[in-house]
Amino acid sequence: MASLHDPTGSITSTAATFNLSVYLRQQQQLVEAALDQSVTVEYPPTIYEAMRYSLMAGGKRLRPILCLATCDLLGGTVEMAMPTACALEMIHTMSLIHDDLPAMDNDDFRRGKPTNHKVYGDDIAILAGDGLLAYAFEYIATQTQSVPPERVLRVVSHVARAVGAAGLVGGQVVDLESEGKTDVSLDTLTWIHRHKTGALLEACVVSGALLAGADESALKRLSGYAQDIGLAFQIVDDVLDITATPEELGKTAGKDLQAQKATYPSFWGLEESRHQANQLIAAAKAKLEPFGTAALPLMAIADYITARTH
Ligand code: GRG
Repeated sequence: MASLHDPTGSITSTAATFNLSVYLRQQQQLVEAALDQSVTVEYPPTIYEAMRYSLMAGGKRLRPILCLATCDLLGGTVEMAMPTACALEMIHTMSLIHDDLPAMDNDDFRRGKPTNHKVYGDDIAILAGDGLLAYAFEYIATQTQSVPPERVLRVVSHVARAVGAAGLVGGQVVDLESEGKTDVSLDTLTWIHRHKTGALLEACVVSGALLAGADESALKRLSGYAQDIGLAFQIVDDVLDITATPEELGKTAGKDLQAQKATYPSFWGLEESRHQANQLIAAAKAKLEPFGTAALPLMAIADYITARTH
């Protein structure tokens, strides 16, 4: 496989000519092909089909792209990062499957399709999530090539921490406990999103950096970038829940308002929420300055987070 700098598209070294939509399309295609090969249907077919149903249902593939882009920034290759990139998308997908269950958010649509439990039933949907989670770690451990094992071990530890009670799971618990409460503070809301959404986005960037052999100072800087874009991502998600159509979102819109959930717009209103997201994106991009033009993809991805419509 090629390095991110030499596919035929227009990945160039100046901000004026860097074409984000071409870049994202190329990266999405690489990721789609790798994901398609990562989970194949074996016995018992039901579970593999359920895992593939949600994994191959589309989505922006932002998490694997962040992992690939960060590895590339530091001189790593697609081969080094792709198994981890796929594993991160498997973990993200399993979190969506579980989040959509009747016991959690109870959603009927995701990525423009009926949710996993609507097609396969709650029991198989829970197991499809479990299967994807376990396989993600197996996939990193068995498929990563040309990377020293100590780096792979650090990736596994970092991703596991981001996913468990110290990360996504913890964020989801506080989110569930906050439901129906009218006194959720801005600090609690931010804590929820830094864990529920931010931790995995941070792990995508940091794992790409770890695979490429980043030093501690680069890791710290990149982790800060990821935390800023993670929070901005969630602020934009809250805004889109109000402003976007169900077709744009690929899922039910207006759910937060309906559930009277604390959201950034409920604290700040729409305009100030957009402003805060833009501030975070500016802070994230400032952290990339020492990397020069090599960081153009990560800079453009940061801009995309506030510009996106779904
Ligand atoms: C992780 C072990 C484990 C269990 C799951 C359910 C749960 C615990 C956590 C919820 C995590 C969650 C669903 C967070 C929301 C993240 C988010 C903003 C999702 C939308 O991401 P996009 O817009 O979606 O990138 P696409 O479909 O484009 O990939």
